Amino acid sequence: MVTTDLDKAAEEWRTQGWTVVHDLVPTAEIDEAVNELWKHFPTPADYHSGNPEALAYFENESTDSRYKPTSQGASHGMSHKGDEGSNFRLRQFLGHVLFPYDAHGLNRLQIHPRVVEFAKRAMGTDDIRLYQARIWGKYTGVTNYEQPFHQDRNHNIVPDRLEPDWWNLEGFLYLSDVEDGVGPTEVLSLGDAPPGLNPQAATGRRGSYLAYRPDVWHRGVDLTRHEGSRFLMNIAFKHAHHDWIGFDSFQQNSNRGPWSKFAASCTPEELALFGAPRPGHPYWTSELVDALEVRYQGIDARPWREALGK
Ligand SMILES: O=C(O)CCC(=O)C(=O)O
Repeated sequence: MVTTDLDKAAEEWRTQGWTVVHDLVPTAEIDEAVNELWKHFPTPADYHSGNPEALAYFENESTDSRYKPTSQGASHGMSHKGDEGSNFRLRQFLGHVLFPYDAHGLNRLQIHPRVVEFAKRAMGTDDIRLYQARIWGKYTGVTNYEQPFHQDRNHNIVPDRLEPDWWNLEGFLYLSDVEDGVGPTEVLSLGDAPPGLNPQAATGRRGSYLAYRPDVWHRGVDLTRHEGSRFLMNIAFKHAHHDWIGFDSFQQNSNRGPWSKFAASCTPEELALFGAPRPGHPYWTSELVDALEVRYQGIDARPWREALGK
């Protein structure tokens, strides 16, 4: 059952700086999409069996090339040695797979209507853009995942403006149950900053969404559970036209199969999340709507066509 009061959660995000929107996506829908995770990650059982193929699969399926391992330290369990304390380590960012995935159900989950609805309420506008879209898998033993408290400075090329109508919404949709022992993010409420700490662990069942403001101090913590794992989907939104905020770009993959199938399944409002001009926008001509139908076979282009010349 979906138990979340979206307005209450949105208010918490605005005033406390973060919230876990519990059960935002029904568990059954998460479980169905998670069946497709194993196209991109070894199952936890496979990873923890030490099977070299599963380990190599994990190391190499991280499609964000900035995080590819360079040399030694790649093997299972080795990397904890001499690895104490809160630090950013490159290996903490292994297991980032970029949208669109080779998995239609996961692609649809990236813009799940409940998550989008929550973001619109929290941000107080219907005109929002998805700007971060990736899945992230962690397994006990890959590295020490403990980070220092930080505010994310890598979503914005200028200082953050922190008022309604300006702020962006960062977040993680949990694809596995995120409990103590499997790395629930530690978060400080607004007004709390290191070193005066009162951190809370953002635990939540799969289907829950941790949303936080850019000015919230937070950090990753280590996975300590024997043969543990944690999977989540990064889903972050900004207001339309806020070009100074960004993270992932979608155009570079928009001529590939997964995107084409995904785009063909989208409504105009869903495509607008990626910046596509809505029906009625002066961009559209009759020829362009024809071309849209050719490019995305099966798309329902009627809204664009019906709005022509209005
Ligand atoms: O993985 C987490 O729990 C938090 C990660 C994080 O804050 C970061 O990498 O900037």
